[in-house]
Amino acid sequence: PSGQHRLTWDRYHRLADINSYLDYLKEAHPDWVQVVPIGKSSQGRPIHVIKLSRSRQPDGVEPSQKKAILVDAGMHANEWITPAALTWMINELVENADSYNCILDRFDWYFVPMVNPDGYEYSHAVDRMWRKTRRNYTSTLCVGADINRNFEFHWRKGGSSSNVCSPAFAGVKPFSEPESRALANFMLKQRSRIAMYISLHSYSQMWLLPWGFAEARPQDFSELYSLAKIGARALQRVHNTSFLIGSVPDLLALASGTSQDWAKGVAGVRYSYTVEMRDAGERGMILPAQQIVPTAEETWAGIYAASVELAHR
Ligand code: ING
Ligand code: ZN
Repeated sequence: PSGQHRLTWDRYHRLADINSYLDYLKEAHPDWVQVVPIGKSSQGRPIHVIKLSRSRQPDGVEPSQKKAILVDAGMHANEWITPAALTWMINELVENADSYNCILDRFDWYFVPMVNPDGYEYSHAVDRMWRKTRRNYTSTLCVGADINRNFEFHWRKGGSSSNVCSPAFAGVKPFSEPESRALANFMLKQRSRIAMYISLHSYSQMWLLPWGFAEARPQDFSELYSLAKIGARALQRVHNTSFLIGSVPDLLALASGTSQDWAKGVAGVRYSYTVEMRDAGERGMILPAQQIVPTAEETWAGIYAASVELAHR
């Protein structure tokens, strides 16, 4: 029904409830919230971006010149906390917009709360630990590729697999998966307007920096690091959650073909991060639903602090 939705943040919901929230959003705030399809999954489910673009301009920033911030979630099907927490953050920002004038005047905000809808539904219906897409390959019984190994930047260089049956399968070629292609096409359309990109994953409690494909660091690593530190410190303060900051190989292991590397290396996004949300391994992927709200609160505090700092850089 119009003006209603079925999403709550006290349990993990199926895709239909998340989509009912997107419908509610555009109906409740037609003047400044848009929900736009950016592509379709291999099983034909739409992938949506929520665009928040507010044109009030007290300090004279022309809407057309506004920089943008992009946050995505649900790239890996089994990381249920990420879409749950991101929809909470969208709700926080939209329903309390008056408290966020600073970051709404300076930036357009783009959110993709479910990059991998096929995998997400499969993880609910069949296999809780499913990670990849659900694309079929004729040559094998194994299904799907890891979207975060499928981007066309140092593709399959290290920390990714050419074995279709592996959970880190990089795909048959770069952008073989419609999900990674949809996200990439959307970023390219913004023509370097995206100042910060944050890809939400779980778990490990880490604020991760490029590169993932090699030990080498981008030449502006110290700027990326100082912004990450502001974000991670603000995050830690909310519920006293410990967080590590560092490059992907420093804290985890090499990984190539990731969205974070592609955003920085190809799409012109300067501040490109992956945030690994709760927990540190106690429950891992099976994070109790009572932790959705605190996880969302702290992550939002981190993203908010980083965006405020970015507004002044
Ligand atoms: N972790 C990430 C993964 O894709 C990562 C780690 C992040 C690697 C960014 C490279 C770049 O494997 C999870 N939890 O998915
Ligand atoms: Zn992940």
